[in-house]
Amino acid sequence: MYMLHRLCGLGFTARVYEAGGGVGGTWYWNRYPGARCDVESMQYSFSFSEELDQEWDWSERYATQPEILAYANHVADRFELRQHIVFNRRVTAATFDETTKRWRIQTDHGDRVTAKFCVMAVGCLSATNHPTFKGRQNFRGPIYHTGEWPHEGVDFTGLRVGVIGTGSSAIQSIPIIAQQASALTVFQRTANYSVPAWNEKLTAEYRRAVKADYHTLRAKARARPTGFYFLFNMQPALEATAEERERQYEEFWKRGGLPFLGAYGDLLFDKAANDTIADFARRKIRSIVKDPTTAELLCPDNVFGCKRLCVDSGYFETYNLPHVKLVDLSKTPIERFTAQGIEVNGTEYPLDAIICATGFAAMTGSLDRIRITGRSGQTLAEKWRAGPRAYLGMASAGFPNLFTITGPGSPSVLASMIQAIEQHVDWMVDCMAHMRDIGAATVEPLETYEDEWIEHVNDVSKVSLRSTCSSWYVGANIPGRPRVFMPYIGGFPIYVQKCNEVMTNGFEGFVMERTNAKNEEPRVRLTQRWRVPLDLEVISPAAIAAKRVPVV
Ligand code: N01
Repeated sequence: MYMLHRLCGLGFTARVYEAGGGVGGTWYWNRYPGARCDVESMQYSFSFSEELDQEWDWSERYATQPEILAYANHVADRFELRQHIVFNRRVTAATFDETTKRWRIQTDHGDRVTAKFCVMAVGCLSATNHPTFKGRQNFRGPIYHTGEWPHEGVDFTGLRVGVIGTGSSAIQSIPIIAQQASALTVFQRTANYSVPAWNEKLTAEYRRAVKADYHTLRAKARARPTGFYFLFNMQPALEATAEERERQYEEFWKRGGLPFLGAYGDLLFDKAANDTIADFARRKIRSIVKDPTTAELLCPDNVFGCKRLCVDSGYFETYNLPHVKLVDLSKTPIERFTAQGIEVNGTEYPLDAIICATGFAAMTGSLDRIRITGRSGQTLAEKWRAGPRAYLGMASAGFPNLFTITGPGSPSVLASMIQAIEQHVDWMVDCMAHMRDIGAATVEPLETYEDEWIEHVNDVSKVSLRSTCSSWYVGANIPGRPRVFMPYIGGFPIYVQKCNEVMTNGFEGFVMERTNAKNEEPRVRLTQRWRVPLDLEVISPAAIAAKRVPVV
């Protein structure tokens, strides 16, 4: 929507094809009970319009899915975007025509259009993962996926419900489903860490105070590696005594949510430091869950925060309810779905409904669903077979005039998504406007620059403990996918700085094919607002590594 807004503002003709029946993307599809954002609402919103910031009132610290969807609809109406969006159309193919230098785009409804630029705004966590469970078709009841939830909602009252998975979606929905179901069985393959959200209603005074100086909050957020602002302590965990650490973790636990990771500066970089927070989190689980066997099964043994940290409201407490049961799949996977339920290790668990909270083919899954063909008939899927290859995560050599918003190799899912989206859009639109200024037909990264960027993304990822476990960040949740750390972990400000430099150095690393020989200096239009210094008080080892490891 932001891309559309900017393109229209600069006089481009643009059309959006949208698979959903309305705007909102993630927030259109993920309507499962309990779905809400885990970045604070006052920051998880567009920052491009001061008026929008001022006129919208978030009601809770962490907004619910319906509220975020209402916001998305408000943005679509306020900026008159709907007239340019064709809903209920899934793009099936995009082919670069080397003669006309235009993209030919097809949809599942037979639309055929051509465009100079093709922007993939398909989302990082949108292609749902449906594992192939034996006997799936035999199950007599309904099977849902959290990422494709029925719009009319589902009433589980009096039903025996099974939930497969214990990632963020499951952890948010389980406490709510447990309130309705007569019996709830959770099938867990890997235990996950989760921190309480301590969600609350926002008061009018709080909103007023933030709005009075929204600009400063936005600027502070942009200077952070995560692209959102929270209190962060840079001290290394092991420099504190055990008692100090305990006090610190207690205090950050009380703040709740993702900022819990801000208790010390080295938690994601030093295994011994990480062990201290992991131990604290496991003790919390044991203190909440009354049955010791269940508590032990719920205690993760991997690096804290290695998989995406979950944020919950009463998740672990739910296992104290007499009708909630946990089934361990870590040694014995789901054998099959039967007509009546799910069978594990010779035991059949009777169910009326099954919920697959089994996640997504992250980062590249949505691109894989479209046949994208670049120069010489090469498809993007072929080029990316051994792992995604894109310069700055925005464009890939051999695919001229194709942009990927929050593509692999950019901060994307490691930053606040809306900030990451806005920064990409501003850069891409500046690039397109520059091409119009100089009469360029195509823009495309040079392979050498792309290769060096990928190497840099890989090198920096090794600094972080996040690259060490089997998460969707590395594609490990989908059988057969190459294991590559996909998002850029050097931090949002370092990345922004790099994008800005590339632009001011005349789109360094890109080739522009032009009819007009004049090499005018790029006019920085929208990207201007991203010129923010790195917050030196919270510079992370990954950011230091990103500065040290030569970038291109
Ligand atoms: O998906 P996930 P998600 N048999 O991939 C299990 C964002 N998000 O939808 O860990 C049995 O995290 C799998 O097990 P394992 C957020 O970034 C944000 O929950 O692979 N189990 C895992 O437990 C999040 O990280 C919010 O061993 C199987 C689960 O399914 C991302 O979206 C809310 C299985 C999948 O967990 C994805 O979250 C929700 C199998 N064959 C989501 N296959 C916010 O709050 C998979 N699993 C903003």
